Amino acid sequence: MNNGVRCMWMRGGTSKGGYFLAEDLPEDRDVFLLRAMGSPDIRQIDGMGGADPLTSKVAVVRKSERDGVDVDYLFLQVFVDQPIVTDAQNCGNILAGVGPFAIERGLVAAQDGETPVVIYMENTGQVAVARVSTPGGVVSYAGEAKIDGVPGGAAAVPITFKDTAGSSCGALLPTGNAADEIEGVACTLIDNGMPCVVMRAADMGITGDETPEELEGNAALREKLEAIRLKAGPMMNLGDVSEKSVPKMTMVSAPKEGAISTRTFIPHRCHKTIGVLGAVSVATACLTEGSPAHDLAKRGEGRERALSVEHPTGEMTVVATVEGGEVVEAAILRTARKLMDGEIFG
Ligand code: NQM
Repeated sequence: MNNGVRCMWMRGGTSKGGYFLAEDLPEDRDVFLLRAMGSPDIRQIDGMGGADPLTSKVAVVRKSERDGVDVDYLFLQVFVDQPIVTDAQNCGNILAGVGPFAIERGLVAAQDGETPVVIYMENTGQVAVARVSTPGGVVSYAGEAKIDGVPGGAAAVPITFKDTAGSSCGALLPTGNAADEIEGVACTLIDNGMPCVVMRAADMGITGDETPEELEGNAALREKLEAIRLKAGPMMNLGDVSEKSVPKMTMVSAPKEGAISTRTFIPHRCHKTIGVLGAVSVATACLTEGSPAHDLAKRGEGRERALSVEHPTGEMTVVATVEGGEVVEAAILRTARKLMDGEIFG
């Protein structure tokens, strides 16, 4: 394709990708996005992708026609090594850039100070509210907020999620059980915004302290994780997941200082941190009696619980509002940064 397509490249949380207005994308969207990212190719040498699923992501944003909603956001995962563009998952990290992008593109009028942006997440049909720093009515990316996995500080983008239970699977616990045994391993099949399989690290033959590189180098572990995942998919109402990026596979162990320690495959590469909605789902598993995560976790007390989900490069705190034993709202802190605004060629 010879014509450039308007695009902003942004870091959203601990991920990175292209942000497009829906109206700017060509009709052969997926062909264009594969070309733009340089997929399929493990190095993505002929495109903008960063040779990692976390940097091969796309946000498609449009002004919303829904009551009380500012913008609709569709997340697309562009596979690195296969010619696949999928909307079968959401992404809470890329979500962090959607509010600033929507304001910059004029879809939402900025207020002086902070601008709340109500975002409908098309992948799962749920709503999130992101608060964007807008001193003087202009988006500001500069600030002191720090998130693990990103060097330095940036403006805080606090995000609140409501009613995320069963986002893709139809129910928080799609099998109706807090734990199911798959391939001899106790698993919680859970979806509080992201379909996840939660297992004890010890049951998978690891300590849970390994680096992502060590875990990716463990062929037997990867084989076992994939065998469990392919069986878990249909049990979670996700159908055949052989070409899907869900469910995510999280192995948990006792925390060092926080609420739980995690190592997550997304699903074939090991995450350097953990996904946002993945962390919300894992935190919810910690609060679910009968889950392999429950007894390992420091679960806190009261209606509002700050659950620090430890991951390979730090932690992500999920503030969960618990009512009648259920997580009814979750909040997390993210940051975002505009990296490039221009045209991209597919
Ligand atoms: O779970 C990676 C990420 C994600 C997804 C993945 C995410 C989420 O870190 O909400 O943010 O699990 O594929 O961007």
